[in-house]
Order: sequence, then C-alpha cells, then structure tokens
Amino acid sequence: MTEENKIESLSTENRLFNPPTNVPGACIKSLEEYKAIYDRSINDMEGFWAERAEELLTWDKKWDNVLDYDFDKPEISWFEGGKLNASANCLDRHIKNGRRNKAALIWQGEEDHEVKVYTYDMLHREVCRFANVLKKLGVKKGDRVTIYLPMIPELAIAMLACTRIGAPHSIIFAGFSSNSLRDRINDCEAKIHITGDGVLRGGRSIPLKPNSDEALKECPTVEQCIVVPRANNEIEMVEGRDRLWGELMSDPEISDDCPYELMDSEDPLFILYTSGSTGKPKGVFHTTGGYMTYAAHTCQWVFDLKDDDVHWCTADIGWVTGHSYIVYGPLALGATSIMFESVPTYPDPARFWQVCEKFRVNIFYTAPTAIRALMREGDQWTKKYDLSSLRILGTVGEPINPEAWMWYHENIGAEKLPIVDTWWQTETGGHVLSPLPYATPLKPGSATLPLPGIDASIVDRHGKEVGPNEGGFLVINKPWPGMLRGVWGAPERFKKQYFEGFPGTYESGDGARKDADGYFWIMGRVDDVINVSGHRLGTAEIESALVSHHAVSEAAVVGMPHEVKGQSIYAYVTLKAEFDEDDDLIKELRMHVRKEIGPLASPEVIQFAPSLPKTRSGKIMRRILRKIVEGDTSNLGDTSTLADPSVVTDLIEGYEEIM
Ligand code: 6R9
Repeated sequence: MTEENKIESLSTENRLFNPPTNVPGACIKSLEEYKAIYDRSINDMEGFWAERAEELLTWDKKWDNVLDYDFDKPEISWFEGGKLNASANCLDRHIKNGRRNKAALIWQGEEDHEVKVYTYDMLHREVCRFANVLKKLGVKKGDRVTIYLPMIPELAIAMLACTRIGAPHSIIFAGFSSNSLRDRINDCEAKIHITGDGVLRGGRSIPLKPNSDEALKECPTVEQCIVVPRANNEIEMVEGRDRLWGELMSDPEISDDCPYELMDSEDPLFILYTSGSTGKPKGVFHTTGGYMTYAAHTCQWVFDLKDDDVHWCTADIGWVTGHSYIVYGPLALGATSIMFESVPTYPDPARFWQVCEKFRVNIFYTAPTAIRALMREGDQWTKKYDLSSLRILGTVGEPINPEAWMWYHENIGAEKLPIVDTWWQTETGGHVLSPLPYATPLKPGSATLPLPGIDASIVDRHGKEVGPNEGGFLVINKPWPGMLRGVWGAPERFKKQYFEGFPGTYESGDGARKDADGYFWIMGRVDDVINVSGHRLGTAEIESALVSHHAVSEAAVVGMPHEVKGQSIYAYVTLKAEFDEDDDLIKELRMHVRKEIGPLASPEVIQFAPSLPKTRSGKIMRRILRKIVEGDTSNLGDTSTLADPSVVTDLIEGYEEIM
C-alpha cells in the first residue's frame, strides 16, 4: 500500500535514445556541458541569470539588483531598477542590427494560398501604427486591453502594440463563450476590447463578434471595441463604441513611428487566464524583464534556435505557448516564426507536413493531442511530403505517451531528430523541465532534466524529498525569472495556490517521479490521482499503457467510486481509425494494461469514445470525465472552455448505456 502522501509508480519504460552531440554551433553541445552549466546556475543563480539577461535583451537602463524574493510573503522581483521595452526587444533592435528585411512572421491562413509575410521592418511599422491608434483612443501605460481574435496577424500586432505603450494585454482564446469572456474582461477591468467578426477553423466559420457584443453588455470598464474582419461575416457595429481596425489604421493622422514606453523590469507585461477550472478565472500575470529574459533564454537553448531557422510552434496565441514561442521568444531572438491559423487535419491529416515542406521548417513544436490525432489517421499522410528540413521536434501540454513519442520519432523525426518534451505551465512563463536537443539522452515519455537555473524536487505531502522512482509533488525551490508575479487582483489566491502547500517552494500542482538518473516523469495533475485500495495512481502511466496497445490512439482515465476499493479505474478509449469497437477488444485492453504495468492499474470499465473533452489547448479535461462517472452530471462546472462541448453529451450517453 502506498503511503498516503506519495504517488505510486508502475511504469516500466526504459528505452534510451542518445542525441547527436558535438554538433557544430549548437548552444549546448553535450551532457557534460549541460551539467557544468546547471551546477553553476544553481550555485551562482544571480550571476547566471544576470549574464543571460544581459546577453539576450537590450536594456535601456541596467538593473540595480538581480533578485529579491520571499516565497512566504510571497514577493518576487527580478532585475529591479532595470528599464526596457518588450516590443523594442522584439522589433526595433533587429531593424538596427541587420534583420530589417528578414521575415519575422510568416502567417499561414486557413487556405493554402493565404500567406502573409511580415519582415521585421513591416511588423515594426504595423505595431507602431496600432500603438498610435491605441494611444489616440486614450490607452495609457498600465491600462488593460483584452484581445479576442482568431490566429491572424492582427493578434500579434495588437499584443506587441500593447507592450509598446505599456498596456498589459490579456488574450482570450477565440473559442471561449461570451460568459467566459465577460468574466475575464471584468476581472482585469479592460479599457479597450479587440475582437474579430469570426474564426475560420477547419472549413467552418464561427462567429465571434456576437460573443463580444453579449459580453460587453456587462462590461462597464470597456470604452471602445475594435473589430478586425476576417471571416466575411456581416458586422453589426455599436454606435459610439465599435471601430473597424482598417479605418483606424488608415487614419492619415496616425504615424508609422511610435516611441516605445520605458518600462520597469517589474511592470506587468500581460495577464493570461488559466483555463479549465471552475469558479472565478485566475489571471496569471507576468512582468517585463523577467518574462522576456526567460522566454528568450528557453527559446534559444531548448530549440537551439539559430538565425536562419524557421520556427513553427503550432499553438494558438491564446495559450501561453503561443505567447512565449510564437511571439515573444522567437521575435526577441530575431528569428522567423510561423503563425498558423488552421487545424492539423484540414483539408487533410497531412496539413502539418505540407506546411513543414512548404516553408522548410527547422523546428516544429506541437502538442501530444495533435500527435495522437495524426497517429490515429495512419502513417500514409506523413510520407507525402519532404520533411528533411526538420532539425528539432518538440511537444508540450500533456505527458506524451511513449507510443506517441515513438510514432513522432519514427514518422516525423526519421528516427534521428531530437524530441524536446517540454514541461511547463502558464505560471512558469517558459520551459522548466526539458531536454536540450544536442545534449540530453532521451527517454520516451520523460521531460528529462531541469533546465539550467531551475531547482526542482519531488516531495511528499510534508515537503520531504522522496526517493528515486517514488511519486510525489513537483515543486520548484528557487525563483526563476519567468515565474508568475501574481494572480491579478487576488494576492491571497496567489499565496494560497502556489506557496502555502509546501512552504518555501513553488507548488506546481503536478505529480511526478524522478528516476535513478534524475529524469523527471510527469504522472498527471495531483487533483486527478486515483486511489485504488489505498494505492494512489497518477493518470499518465495508465493512459500510456492503454495507448501502447496497437488499436488505441488516445485514452483518459479517472477514478470511479467503488464500494470496496474506494475508487476503481474508468477508462475512456479512442481507437485508431481502422479498428472497430467490440467487447473482445475491451477484454484485450484490460489484459494489456495488466501485462504492461500490473493488475492494480487494469481498468474496471472501458468506454469507447470517438473523442474526449478537451480544452482549446488540447488538454483532456478529466474533471468533467470524473463528474460523469460520479453520476454528477448536473454540475459539470464551466464547460464553455471546451473545444467542442457536444462531446460531453455523447460521453454521458455512453456512460449511461454501460452502467
Ligand atoms: C505550457 C502549458 C500546464 C499543465 C502542467 C501539466 C501539463 C504541460 C507538459 C505537461 C506533462 C509536459 N503539461 N506540459 N505534462 N508533460 N511536457 O501547457 O501551460 O496550459 O498552464 O498547462 O499542463 O499538467 O501543469 P498550461
């Protein structure tokens, strides 16, 4: 029986893949080099980060103090006294240093022929113009602007324009409902709201403006609403409140030049609401100097990003991944970043690979959910295009099941490319646990080692470090520049959520174990742990055992109330396209899990599900699945953040048929 304060691990994964080492020009060339840098970064944390901040960013005034912090209060401040501007770091300095005509953003629209390329100079001009528009509308340093747009260039332009004038932006996924939108706008008390007429997604057109209109009825702080046409929808303009982007931008009074605001290192840069929880949204906020240092630092080392690389992160900018690895990280480094409007399966499941070939993509970063979805469609799609430009692959968002990792490795990585499985959170600002592509030996399913500057541990409920392969709570012992500085307007919540559980450390909320080589294996959210007869099991290992069966493409497990065991395992399973749902397969899957990781983990019930409830960023919402198996469907919490709320109705029907 597991001790009450730990999580039991059943995993048997032990494949190892060595990276190419001593690659000429690589940022970090070997495991030894990583270890030396890591040790230094922990022993001389301030010295390490001061060097990185100096090297990566242009500061208008250097800081007085590298770090001040107290996790008990909590208060964290990096590079106090330093002055800089994020948009100047992403644009102005590149224009002066020879990248003026380099592609900054390549926008690939929903249809293949829709491409827009913005050079650094062009992007700078658009950003300055829109910054001037915002100023003309009365936006001042410190005012908040909410952005609710599809993946179109105006989204990146608007966010950089906000940072240029020191107005924190809060981007809200264009998939969120009017209620979610309203709550977020009110929570940050936005002055200006930017919206679109609609979203194009996989051949469908989804209206957006009506959601904004509905929300704004109850948002007293919003003075003006700016509308960007994209989907050819008819736009109903509210007199006195609504303005069209194009009209504002073509105003002859608007200049191409907008001097940037000098920001203090600790001035807020943006607020981003974390999705998926019930109750009041949580506005995680980041500040200028630390976040920018961290985004640039991780983008450079984890992707080994070089000047002539084409970097493609497939995330939506409404998710933190898009903030850090489509916009702020790549642009701070002067790279070329692709912004993709569409979905992986439109017009067919080869879209990602076709876009990789088309733009000769070097670094490709996506989510396990996308990999599993494409794996489900079969291998034939990956073979249609030339993927030889790819150099580094990455994943983020959920634990990648070893089988999905192997599929990615074999079909996209030609069995040789490094895969960086990056573990991090909205709150961490950038990657925290991750391989370095030319240094770290890889184990499928492990986010491997902490990045330099990160002091992470696995502890039991009392904060005591656990032994090798014992599961526990993942905490971070020291601050890092990219960590959140607060929950907007809710200092008590900030303290309670992240610093009270394990005093003196940052609490991530994830369960994990560290193996004998010091590799981290994420076991899932601590809230999702399943307690079977006193054995506390993480979701990730059981799901991975299911996905390792050749018929399965995706699985989600939750705890179902059980008279004797306390909880038993209820599994939702999505099959690959060519397999049929039948009772024999259910038996086979149970046996398979039993064989892979043991009888304890064998699911009591298996329900076939053509799709699973996911957030817009592709995370399985186990909270909803748990409610279903607890028979508590009257109160599913906020389901409006789901990518497709109708999935839930199907699952409830399926559950009722079985039980
Ligand atoms: C960047 C992002 C954070 C949560 C995090 C964890 C899960 C993210 C992961 C991963 C295993 C990885 N997560 N990356 N789990 N391996 N490589 O996703 O931010 O939306 O705030 O989610 O996502 O559970 O705590 P966010």
